[in-house]
Amino acid sequence: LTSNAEYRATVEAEFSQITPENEMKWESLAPTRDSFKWTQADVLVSFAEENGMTVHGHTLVWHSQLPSWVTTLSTDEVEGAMNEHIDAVVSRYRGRIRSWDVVNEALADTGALRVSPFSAALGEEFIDKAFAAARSADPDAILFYNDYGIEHLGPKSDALFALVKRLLERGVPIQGVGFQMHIASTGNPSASSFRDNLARFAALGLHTSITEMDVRIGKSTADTKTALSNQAERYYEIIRVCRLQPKCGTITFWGVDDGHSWLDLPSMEGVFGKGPHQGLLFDTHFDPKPAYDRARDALD
Ligand code: 9MR
Repeated sequence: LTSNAEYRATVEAEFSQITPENEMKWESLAPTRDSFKWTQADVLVSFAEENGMTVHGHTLVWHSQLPSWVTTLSTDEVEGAMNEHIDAVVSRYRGRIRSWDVVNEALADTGALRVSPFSAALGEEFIDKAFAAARSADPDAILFYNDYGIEHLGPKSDALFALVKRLLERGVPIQGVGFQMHIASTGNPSASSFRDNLARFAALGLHTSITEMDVRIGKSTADTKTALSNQAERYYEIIRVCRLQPKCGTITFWGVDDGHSWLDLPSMEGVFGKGPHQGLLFDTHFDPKPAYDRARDALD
């Protein structure tokens, strides 16, 4: 954003909300205890304000990308550290960040509560406490739970649905569920399963956003042109579901152009195979792809 003029120009021209991919994670903001590094996050929020964009904050409590000092806390220190972190970060940007991913990926792929310093110390109630801390630091921010693999009806989304119902029954101030949507041109979720799943969360009164969308063309055997056309249709069918769901108000893509995507990080090759995965709306020259046109069509 700060060093690539084409990237910045594309963001300014095409988007109305931005999300920090890494700049607001705990390890980025507080690599050492008792000292914060705000610069990159501040730059992003100022950029949004200068361009009349809103900001979706990502993320306050997550098992990954934690500074080492957090992972070595004793069990009885975790709650205090978590509350202090949330209070410091949310207070700093109070009134300037529209919505927050308060808790990220608290469920394992099975749907069980994921093992983390937070669940180890506090059990499921770390979620209650995290949302309460965020709410007291900013009474107006929209507070989200965010996860992957919860887009289709299945064991993980069932487990999340049950969890969210428990949270609401306990008066936890959760207001939205973020469906990350790191998907491929084929496979889960089907459009109908995503639609039905969004509907049940929306029926609880929650916002249901798409928070990290990309669509891998993956190990497609099709030629590139066909693969990009299939990808474009996939963008259409998923975004159309959101468009038609009144509680689905925002869509975030996990990157802008195919030249800057986590999908092609060397560490991901073991998971997704060899790239380039070309998962985003703009190509490596920042030219709009077929996916861009179909994403726009879906918003009509
Ligand atoms: O895109 C992010 C990448 O640059 C980081 O290396 C990675 C570290 O875990 O996190 C990526 O973003 C993740 C997001 O914060 C949470 N959902 C999954 C995203 C992709 O891994």
